[in-house]
Amino acid sequence: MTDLASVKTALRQQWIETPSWAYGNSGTRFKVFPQPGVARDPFEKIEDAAQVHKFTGVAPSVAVHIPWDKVDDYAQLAKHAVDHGIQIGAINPNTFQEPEYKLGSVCNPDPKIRRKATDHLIECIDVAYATGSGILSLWFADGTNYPGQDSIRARQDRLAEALQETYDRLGDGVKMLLEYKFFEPAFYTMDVPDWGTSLTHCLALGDKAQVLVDTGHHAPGTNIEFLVALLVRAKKLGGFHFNSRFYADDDLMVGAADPYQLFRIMHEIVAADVLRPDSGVAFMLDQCHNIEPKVQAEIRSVLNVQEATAKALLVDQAALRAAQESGDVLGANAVIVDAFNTDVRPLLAEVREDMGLDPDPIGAYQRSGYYAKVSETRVGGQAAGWGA
Ligand code: LRH
Ligand code: MN
Repeated sequence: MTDLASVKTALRQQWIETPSWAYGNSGTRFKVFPQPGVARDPFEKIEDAAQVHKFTGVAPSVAVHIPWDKVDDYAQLAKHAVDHGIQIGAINPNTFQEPEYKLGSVCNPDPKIRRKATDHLIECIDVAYATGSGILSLWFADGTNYPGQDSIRARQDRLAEALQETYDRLGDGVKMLLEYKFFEPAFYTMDVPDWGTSLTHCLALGDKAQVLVDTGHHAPGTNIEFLVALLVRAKKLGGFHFNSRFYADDDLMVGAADPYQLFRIMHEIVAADVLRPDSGVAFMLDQCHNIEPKVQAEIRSVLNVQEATAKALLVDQAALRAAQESGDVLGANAVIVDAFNTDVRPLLAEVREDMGLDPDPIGAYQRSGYYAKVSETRVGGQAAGWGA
């Protein structure tokens, strides 16, 4: 039987990082629908992220994206986060919005453009040190749209060269995560399309390079928990970008589309004992709230991860192993399904009370009047967004 005290301890210590860009306006190519009270600058995004931590107790850091969150004084930005009870998390360079990046950034045929992109990655290492962040989180939109457009091999050589130069500049305080995505914005090849490509580059670079798994970046039907188990075993799982999707990279609230998949992923994390914040796996959200209120949606998302985690922590590992080793297929599956079908909301309410929090974070947030307040006070200026 699972010991409830250690389950509660693990839940109290959970660390789920929210993304600054979730607090800005976002949408699709069809429309970006502005919302009232949206953050207008990185400081207001941090204040929104702090609300998520205030009511959940398990979201003590916010990832930033450069230049969306570019400021003159990054130490001041980091202090603003600390003053609001959180800290700056992963630093995400942006090599997909400059006009020069049409044919790619670090994989571009033009060495001048590759130079520009690599300089930006290195600039973001400085941002990491200036903000006390330990993670440089890389995603490249690089790819091609038509067979023959460019040499697949040559682009991999260019990518490896840029990653090596950046890796050599990391220093001891920062590690590199390499995110993959099987399509979009390129539609024939993406230069880092899957976990295998990311892993190949990370193995070539060294221990400070690990794979980032964005749950929206796989071909339909991909067994994500399998590759998670494999990457953890290889000590190459650096972290997650949690979200959910019904079709493509929909960036919907994690657990909204397929809570059983999220549970199966967290089961592999718990079984491998890498849930702890010091395990080296970064649990980050990467979502866009195109039509729903953003801060409340991030709170709901953190709760969804907490619920999947609590269910995974309640898996009777001893019973599961016994059934697995005795070939009891249905018995083993039942142990997993029983945990998934457990209503963990009362347990999480107790954990929140133990943490001195309201057992109902969403209700408490709504009663706080924060949304009404910022909808009133955040008038004028330009709401933040992707600026695409
Ligand atoms: C690409 C991605 C990547 C980001 C962006 C915000 O689809 O997942 O992580 O930089 O979204
Ligand atoms: Mn992502």
